[in-house]
Amino acid sequence: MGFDVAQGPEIESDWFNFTALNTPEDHPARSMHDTFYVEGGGQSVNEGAPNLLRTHTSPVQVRHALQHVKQHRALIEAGQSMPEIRVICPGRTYRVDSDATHSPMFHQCEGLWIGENVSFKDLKYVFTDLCRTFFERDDLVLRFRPSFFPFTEPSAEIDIQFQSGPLAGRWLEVAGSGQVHPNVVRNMGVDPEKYIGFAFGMGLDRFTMLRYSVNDLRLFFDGDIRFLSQFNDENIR
Ligand code: 2NL
Repeated sequence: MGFDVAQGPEIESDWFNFTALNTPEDHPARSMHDTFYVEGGGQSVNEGAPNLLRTHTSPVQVRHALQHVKQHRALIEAGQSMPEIRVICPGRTYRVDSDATHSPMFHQCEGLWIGENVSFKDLKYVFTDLCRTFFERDDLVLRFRPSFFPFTEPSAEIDIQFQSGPLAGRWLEVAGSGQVHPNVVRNMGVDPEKYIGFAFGMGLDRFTMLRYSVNDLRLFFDGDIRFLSQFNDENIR
């Protein structure tokens, strides 16, 4: 589908992780109960805020978008169209949370597509195709349910419906998504009056648990070779 794959730092500044994503100063995600703060940062460029372990891979998309705009500055300044931003950002993320279904380190994959005429139907097509490919099922049914995130407006949570087994018919939430908020588009150095698009974020560990019927998230991180070797290429159906 023409997406670049981008990586970025796991230690982030407050601006890239929160402010650029339209997160209010008093948002609970910024609290020390939810975010790991580390030494460093706190300089004037960071408005005095300490560095942190990124809580999502969205800052990688912001960095990628800013690079993209820089790369195409001549075109943009000449009043011509900027090539579309299409990027996928997988990687480690961190939140203060630990039990059978939450690990303080987990993996996320976010996607971003910005252009002159990118709409919710493109989001629905891209995400549905991604899920049908990943789960190898053409009959997979998705539901986009209205929700709220500070970085998107409107926003939707994405549920998958089990087609068979004991949970048949039940819905499971697998991702968040929405049309990128104009403030976030502006923070990427892009004119929100001219460009529009969508983003989504999914928990890779949860997706993998579903795909391979793994019932405890912690198995991925325990390092037990008997568990891990099942995922060698030749052992995967
Ligand atoms: C969730 C929520 C979401 C995004 C992630 C995003 C990224 C940029 C701009 C705007 Cl750079 N949005 N990402 C958008 C909506 C939801 O994830 O619950 N993830 C597991």
